[in-house]
Amino acid sequence: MRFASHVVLCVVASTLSTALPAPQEEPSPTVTLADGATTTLPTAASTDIAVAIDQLEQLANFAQDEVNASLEDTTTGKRMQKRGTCNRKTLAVRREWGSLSPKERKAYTTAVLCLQSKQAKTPTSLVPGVRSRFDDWVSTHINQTMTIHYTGTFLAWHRYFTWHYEQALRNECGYTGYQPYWDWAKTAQTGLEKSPILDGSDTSMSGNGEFIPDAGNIVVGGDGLSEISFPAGSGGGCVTSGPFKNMTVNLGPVSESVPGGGTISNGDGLSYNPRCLKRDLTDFVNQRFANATGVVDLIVKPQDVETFQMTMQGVPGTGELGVHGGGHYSMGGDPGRDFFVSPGDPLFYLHHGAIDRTWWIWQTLDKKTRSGAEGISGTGTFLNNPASPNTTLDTIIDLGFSAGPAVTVRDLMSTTDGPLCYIYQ
Ligand SMILES: [Cu+2]
Repeated sequence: MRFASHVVLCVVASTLSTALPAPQEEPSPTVTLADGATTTLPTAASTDIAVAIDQLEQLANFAQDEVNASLEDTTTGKRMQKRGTCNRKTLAVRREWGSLSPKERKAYTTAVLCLQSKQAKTPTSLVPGVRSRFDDWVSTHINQTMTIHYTGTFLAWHRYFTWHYEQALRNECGYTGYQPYWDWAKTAQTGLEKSPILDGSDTSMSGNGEFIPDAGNIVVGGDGLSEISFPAGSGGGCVTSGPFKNMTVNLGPVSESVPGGGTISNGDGLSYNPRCLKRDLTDFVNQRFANATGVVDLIVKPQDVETFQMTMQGVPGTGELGVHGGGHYSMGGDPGRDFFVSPGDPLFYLHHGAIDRTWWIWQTLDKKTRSGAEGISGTGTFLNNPASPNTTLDTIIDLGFSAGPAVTVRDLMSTTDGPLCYIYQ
């Protein structure tokens, strides 16, 4: 495990470049929508953040229209290739946190606290540190970290992981809404602590950790690879307000990046290690790696899934964390800065809602290609080390004790054409 965490850290290592490359403004192509109307979509992100936010909304609207039209009705014969039973009546709509009413936000965090109060399904003989149903997800992620990041399964695995978490909130804790997501582009503009997600109010996901002054830089990488170094955030200590102020993190750390450089671990992270939830909100990372321009570029530039998923996770050696690392490191803290244990911060699921939404929009731009076999690239091991077979539509995704049943990647390539049935607003 020590070796494994070392590999994880090396991969995101490289030099921090100071500016985004200036994208060229290209003429927008005209796209025919499923209902026959036409629209023009951006082909490159604007460096003007306000314009890029509009572009992102335009792309999301396009995806919504496309999926809605494909679910319209069966009488036209337009959707004969559809596999699942998802229809407009059963369709769930996942929304951005800030668009939920205060009551809806509270219902979500209450359900998360409920999950944290329920008994774990994972036997303590296998994972001694699990103390709650919430921990089932954390331990599954710790156990599978090296086979679900920089692999062919990354996107599909996290889609299923987040979906089952949402299902558990609904089916085991009486939540009637759907999984909300974190719009990184919005918080990059407002600042994390001013956003409704992280303002520390009763209707937030709790806020920052207590401020720890003079914390050194966070350094990701090293050991022969160039490093990404960025300043610690505006917190660092225990979360002091909001719904999760009394929350206990039970598992980990495995590979937690700490101020001043380096990482700390508690062995394999599976033993019982109760401690407070820490956050270190870092606007710099949010603004540098997950602003609107970056998100739009991620959606419109990559033409194949290999480029898309590598850009999203940060191509090793380029100095980029991608929006995936950007979200994780902008929440910071413990377990936020730990690749293995990160689902131990409830904010993880809003972040991965956003990851999944980005994939969903990208897939919808060329649905046929990007939801089939051509929409998969990679193997079952971290950067194919050690070498393993290619991920295919038949590859099994198994979430262990979190939730069953095991499914194939085929079932997860669409959020509406298989067993899943949701879109994003
Ligand atoms: Cu993960």
